[in-house]
Amino acid sequence: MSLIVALDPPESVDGIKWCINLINKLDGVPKGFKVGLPLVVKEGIKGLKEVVSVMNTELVIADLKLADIGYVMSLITKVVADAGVNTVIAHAFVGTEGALSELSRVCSELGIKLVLVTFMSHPGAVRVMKRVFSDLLSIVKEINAWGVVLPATMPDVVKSGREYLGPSFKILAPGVGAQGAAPGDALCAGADYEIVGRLITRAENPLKVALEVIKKQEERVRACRGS
Ligand code: BMP
Repeated sequence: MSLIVALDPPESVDGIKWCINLINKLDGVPKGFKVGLPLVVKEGIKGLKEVVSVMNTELVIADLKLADIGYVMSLITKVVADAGVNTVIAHAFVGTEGALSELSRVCSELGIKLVLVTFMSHPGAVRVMKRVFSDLLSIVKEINAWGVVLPATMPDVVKSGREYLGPSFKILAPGVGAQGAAPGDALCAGADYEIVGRLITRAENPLKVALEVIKKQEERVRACRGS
């Protein structure tokens, strides 16, 4: 199972009800759910806690894309850990000393998986991230993060990330569906999970679409791995 569903409530809805409704509809299907600022800004940490409390997936991800000094990132991580999250996402570009080294230590103490953004899925990411990509990957190795975010929209980037990192880091790839990547392409390039938001959450029948995505992932992986 390689599907993570991104729950980003639209501005016009009750974010808590919207998320819980989707979680219930998708019960048992995805490997994880990812929530972030669209929910927290709207509904606060209590809202996050309420939403997280109904998730029974292996991965419960807070995507706040932390990018600050270690002290502040750690404060925020303690709050979301207390709300029931088991994985947090931070930006790799903030570096190690005084930032990710401290966050990594706090995550270990709390039993939280740390995922670092090393390349993003939108076209404009190329301008800066391409130049610093290998530096960012070296930071991932240095602090021994649990995983990285790499773009499903750029399978070549996923492939070179996998080649650099080797098999022991998880690769989470957003950009499937609404941003144009096809289900399974990032998995074939070396990702462990594909993150899918609007394609599923805005569908009339989210469960049906989620099952179709998983079927397409499996078909694509069978074709590319020849098994
Ligand atoms: P969607 O499938 O609706 O495009 O959603 C993608 C999700 O993945 C969003 O929650 C977004 O914040 C996240 N994401 C992304 O799209 N690109 C990145 O490079 C990193 C992300 O976390």
